[in-house]
Amino acid sequence: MAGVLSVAELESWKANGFLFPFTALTTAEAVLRRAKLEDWESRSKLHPTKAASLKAHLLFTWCHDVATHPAILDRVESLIGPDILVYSSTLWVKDVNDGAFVSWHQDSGYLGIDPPDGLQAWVALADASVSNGCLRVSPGSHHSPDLVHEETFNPKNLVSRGQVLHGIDEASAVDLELKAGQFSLHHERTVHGSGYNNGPDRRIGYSILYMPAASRCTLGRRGAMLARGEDRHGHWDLEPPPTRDEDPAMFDYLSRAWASFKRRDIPQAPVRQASGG
Ligand SMILES: O=C(O)CCC(=O)C(=O)O
Repeated sequence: MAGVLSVAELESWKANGFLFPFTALTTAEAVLRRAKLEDWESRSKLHPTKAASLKAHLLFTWCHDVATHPAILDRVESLIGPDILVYSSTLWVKDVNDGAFVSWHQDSGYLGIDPPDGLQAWVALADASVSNGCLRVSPGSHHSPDLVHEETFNPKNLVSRGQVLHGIDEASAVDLELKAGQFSLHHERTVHGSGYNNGPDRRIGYSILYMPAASRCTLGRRGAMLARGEDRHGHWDLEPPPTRDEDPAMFDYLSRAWASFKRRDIPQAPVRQASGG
C-alpha cells in the first residue's frame, strides 16, 4: 500500500508488529498538552487512566488534535488504508513510585475488532524511558492468534480488567523509549505492557486505537469516530468530535461505554477467572 512508510518500515511492521520512533508533536506542543492534562487532574482530582479512559479524544479537544494529527494518520493510512476510525484513546499516567504497571496483554483479546486489523499509536506527552516504565512490546507476537487472558482486576494494573498474559518471553521484549512528542505504533495483536515508574518524572502517554472503517465489532454495536476518509459501511455508531473540553454529556456517555468494558458481568473475549488478587 502506498504511503509515507518506507519499504523497510513496512517489512519491519510485518515481521515485528511495531514501529518507532516517529514525531508528531514538538516538545513545546507536548508540554502544552501535559499542562492541560495536569490542570484537569488538579481541578477534577481524578486519575486520567481510570476516569478519562476509553475515548479521551471525545472529552478533550487537545487529545482530539493528537488523535487526528496528520503525522500519525499518514502512517496509519500506510498500514490500514484511507478510511480510518478511532475506536478508543487513553491517557496512560504513572506517577513516580505509585506502583502502577501494565501487565502483558493483547488489545485484540478484548476489543472485538473483526478482522483484527486495528493498531495503536502511543504518543509520549513526557519522556518515556526504561526507568519510568516505558511501553514494552514482544516482537512478532502479532502473528499469534488471540491469546487467553486472566482477568485479575488488580487496582494497580492500569489495564481495564487487569488482564494478564502469562509466559511471555521477557528477554526478547523491546523497550519503546520515546522523547516527549514522539510516538510508536503497535498492532492490536502485539503483546505489550510496561513496568513500574521508578522516576525521575511522571510517565504520560496517550494511546489511540485506529481501525479500518470496514471493521465490524464482535461484542455488539459500539461507537467509533471517523478520523480520515469515509465510512461506507455503517458498522459503528459514528461519534462526533468534541466541540469543547470536558462536556458533562460526554462524561456520561463515556462512563456508560466504559462500563461495558469494565463491568464483571459483561463478558469480553474468552477469559480465565483469576484465582486471587
Ligand atoms: O501505557 C502503557 O504502559 C500501556 C499502553 C497500552 O496498553 C496500549 O497502548 O495499548
